[in-house]
Amino acid sequence: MYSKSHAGSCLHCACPAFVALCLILLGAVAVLTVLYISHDLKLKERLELQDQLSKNQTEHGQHDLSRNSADSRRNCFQRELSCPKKWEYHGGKCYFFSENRLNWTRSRDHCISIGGHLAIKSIEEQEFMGRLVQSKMMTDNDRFWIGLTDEQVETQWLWVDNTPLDEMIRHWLEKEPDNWTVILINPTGEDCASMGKGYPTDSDNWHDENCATLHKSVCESISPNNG
Ligand SMILES: [Ca+2]
Ligand SMILES: [Ca+2]
Repeated sequence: MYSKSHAGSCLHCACPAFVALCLILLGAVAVLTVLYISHDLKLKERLELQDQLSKNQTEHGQHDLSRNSADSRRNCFQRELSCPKKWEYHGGKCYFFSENRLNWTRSRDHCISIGGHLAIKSIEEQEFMGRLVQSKMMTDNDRFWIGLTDEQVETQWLWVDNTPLDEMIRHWLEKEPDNWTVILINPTGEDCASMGKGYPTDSDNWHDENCATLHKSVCESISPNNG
């Protein structure tokens, strides 16, 4: 009797506690559900934003690519219009890097025969010609004749158009010009200027050399479309 009554009392006490526990669990489930839905929505928004950004970047990249391609085609077209075939256009002039290895005098004459003259360098041309000479050099000893000589009066350097060398645009390699003289080989010294590799890597250095040396050369002319 005592036992049955005690059990009924315990059952009676446990019922509200059980209900409370259920309510707490339901509340927890509800909170977790809301948090999950909220997180899911934010994740979806973030993914949509990333998709949109990615799409915009792709469209932007394609636009840049298309514009660069158009610029490149236009530059090539202008270059083709501005210079004869195999000549390089730069700053209103055309340059031809001749692979023929000739002495300075024959190089000068060859440039004239193809409508130009041996290159006369200005400050603006220095970087451009240095870069191109570097790209054309097959060996470290490859050099290119330019239109500069002191053949008439020693140490008075003149361009092929008879203008004197401007002190501001001298690019002699260190210790050049040295007018290096060897009896029986070049008894008159070195009177012609070449452009080529210095030490350790520069390719826009000038050297005075024996004019009889065989070198490649750089010819120059005004672009036919300039002005
Ligand atoms: Ca000399
Ligand atoms: Ca020299």
